[in-house]
Amino acid sequence: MTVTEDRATGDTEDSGPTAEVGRARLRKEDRRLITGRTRYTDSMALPGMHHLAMVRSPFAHARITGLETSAARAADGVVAVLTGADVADVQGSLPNAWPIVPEQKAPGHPSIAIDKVNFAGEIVAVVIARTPAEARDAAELVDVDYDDLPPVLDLARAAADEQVIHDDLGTNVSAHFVHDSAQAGTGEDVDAAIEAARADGVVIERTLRQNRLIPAFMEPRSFVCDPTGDQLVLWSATQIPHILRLMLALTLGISESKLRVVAPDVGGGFGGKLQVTPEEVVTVLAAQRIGKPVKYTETRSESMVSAHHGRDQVQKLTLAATRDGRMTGFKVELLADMGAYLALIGGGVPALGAFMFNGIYKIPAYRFDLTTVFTNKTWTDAYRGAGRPEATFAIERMVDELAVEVGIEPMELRRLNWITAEEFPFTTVSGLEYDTGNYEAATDKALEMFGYDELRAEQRRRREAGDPVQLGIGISTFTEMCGLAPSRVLGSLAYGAGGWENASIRMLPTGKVEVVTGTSSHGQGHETAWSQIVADRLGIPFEDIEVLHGDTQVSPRGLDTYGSRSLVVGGAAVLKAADKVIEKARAVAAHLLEADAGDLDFGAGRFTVRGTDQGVGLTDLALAVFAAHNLPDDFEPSIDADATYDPVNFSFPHGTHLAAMEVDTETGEVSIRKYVCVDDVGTIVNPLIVEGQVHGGLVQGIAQALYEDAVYDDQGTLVSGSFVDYLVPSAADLPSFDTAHTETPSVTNQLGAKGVGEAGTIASTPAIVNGVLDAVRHLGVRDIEMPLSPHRVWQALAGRSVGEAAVPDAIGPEVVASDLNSSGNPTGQSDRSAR
Ligand code: MCN
Repeated sequence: MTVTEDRATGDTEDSGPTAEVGRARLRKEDRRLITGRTRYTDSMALPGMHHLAMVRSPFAHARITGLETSAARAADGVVAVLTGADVADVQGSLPNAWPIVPEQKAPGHPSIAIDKVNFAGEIVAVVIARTPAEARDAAELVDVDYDDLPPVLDLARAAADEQVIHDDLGTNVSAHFVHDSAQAGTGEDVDAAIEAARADGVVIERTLRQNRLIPAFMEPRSFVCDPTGDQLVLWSATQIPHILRLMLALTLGISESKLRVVAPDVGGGFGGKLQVTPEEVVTVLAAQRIGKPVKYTETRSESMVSAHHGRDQVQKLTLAATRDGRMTGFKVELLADMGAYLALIGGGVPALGAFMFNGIYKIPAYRFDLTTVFTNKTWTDAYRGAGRPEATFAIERMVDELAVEVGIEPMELRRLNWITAEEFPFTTVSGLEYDTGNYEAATDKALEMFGYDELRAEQRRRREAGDPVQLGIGISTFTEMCGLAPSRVLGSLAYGAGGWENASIRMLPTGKVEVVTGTSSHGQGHETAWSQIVADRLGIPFEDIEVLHGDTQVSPRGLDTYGSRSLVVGGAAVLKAADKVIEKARAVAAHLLEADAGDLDFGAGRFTVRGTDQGVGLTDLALAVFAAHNLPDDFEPSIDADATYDPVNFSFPHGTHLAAMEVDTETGEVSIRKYVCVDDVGTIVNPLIVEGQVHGGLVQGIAQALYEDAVYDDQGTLVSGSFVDYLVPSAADLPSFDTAHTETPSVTNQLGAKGVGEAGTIASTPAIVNGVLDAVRHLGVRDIEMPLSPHRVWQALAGRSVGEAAVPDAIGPEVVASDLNSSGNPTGQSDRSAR
């Protein structure tokens, strides 16, 4: 791959129309974003627009016994106050689109609570006023009486149904989902494998915790609804305008054709804006109620408690192996916290892990057993990686534990067990077919860049010398399934939609091109990447291509952006539409050149009659078709094409991440000395975008390992509900990353590409934790619960029981009340240390 970009200007050495794919183009969208010349939802101002303020419950679990709104209604500027009772007949129930098992339980979820609240932050009333300040002031005047109930916070206790949150469900367990390789016919019996290993092999058992994370996107959620036209228009800082329109139509009983959803530029989402939120419903209801446009923009504090959270699992893991280190079985038992309600794809997120816990390894027997549970906390749903980081963390941690147990160097142990390059395509024990991969190549490159042997030698020296700052090397060799997804597979998993994507391309009379995509970029640079794909295929200059998206009026068909699907599904649809454009134009070219269409070659934007120098360019054809003076009979005068692409398989990026971690054994402070990653995302469309995606992804994965944790007190109040307590790392906390790529093209899409949007997040968390443990394991530390704050590391080193050892058996019917505190941490461990 050659990067020919002048990074300062975005100009390229060769402005010819070819070889755009692979070029490190600066992003088209950046100029307007960086110079502030864009419109985010909160910048919208419509005539007569009113503003909303939410009254939210301070209690995690309480009955509403009184709600007095008269003072608020009488306040300056207030035009209405809505309570749950006021909208009970119209607000419907927020949707869950993924029943992972037919008997999955989902409680009714009113956008405005009616008689009971189930998490701190739930909306109990909404004030509509002329200005945001008047709305906020009046919200203070709403008087709510609560009869508080004991909050259900501990996952194990919740699963044991000691106290049930939703009376109508009769249990806190939402679903029990099992994926067993023996039953599925993709592997052997896992219990037999474990039994055999107990008799003559090794069995590693661990209980690990996935900390609860808050997506913390830069732009808070914001919504504007205009009910004054023929259509109801909702501007939303969402990553799913199409899904949102469908779901709102279903929830509120509005015809889709009467509802337009616009996602203007959106400042990040990370899965956190893959939701149909109470705030969106409330904004629509408020606008309809007063017949005027209304706006709601959340504060950061509101965002932290009410936008969905991610992760939050207890993982009970049993890995069986032979004494010489070959894995023979892996049993995964999960408790996953859904929070108070079932979010849009809440149950499906941990279930996605079912296919990924086996990682890159050939494991003959496997069982995945998931229990999803309600607690009185903020609901959980997709957060960057969604199900795959949890799985990757588990398997990569366990592989390291196995390496210690059998005394094999951890990278060697991986080589012993992974799928080799010759073995692709490979059907895994969980039933996926990995199309292509080359773990050896990525690993060899990473080891060399890292200076693995030298660092191991240094580690030995420092260990022998008793250096107070110990060095550890963390490895994560990962793959993931992204590019969601083949519609048939989604159907078999009972997901509520397909996985196709739509694109259309219009040749304009001047030879410029409009590309309409159903993906909804919110930081990923689709306008640039899609332009590169079309420029290459059609031979039209990059600058002459305009990409339109994020408005259901402009782009009526689409399934939006999540699951690192946009390039491999949406980009593939763009490519398909471009090919249709070429075929349509070919008929006109043949007519004008008086040649047989089969005798025309197309390249660099031009049709030529094979064996001659006669030809015509696509740009000239566009004008000729517009003029329509001389077209083939029955030719409709346009060179437009619409294409829908449904992938035939997921996409399986992979890579090797290596972290050199330094741990101060006196203070518990951890620092990353070096981070090397070699990712294989197949063909790369834009190396600069990919670099940015890897960097951003790494930061979020490292943040889970070292910094971020949504901590609740024993009353169910989120105590890390601001950026003072919820430690989103800054650039100063992180080293420079050494990144590189191998390119093993996917064979399941024409681009040869694999997704990259989540790869860094998925891979980096276990690399960091493995590195820290590698530094201190010889001092007697078996595990440290994430995030690895200096306090926790110091406690582990001081011999105080932390992490795995302190987590009781929290899985299965024999669930017992535990000594975990309300945040799911071992008692006394919930306090956070400063960085
Ligand atoms: N790309 C490429 N070559 C490849 C793979 C990808 O050039 N082989 C480019 C694509 O053209 C696209 C970008 O990389 O411009 C990301 O592509 P893809 O992997 O298809 O991911 P999506 O565009 O579908 O983005 C979703 C993904 C997810 S799931 C989360 S979460 C996430 C992420 O992207 N959230 C983000 N990256 C984010 N980046 C920003 N700035 N903000 C977020 O909220």
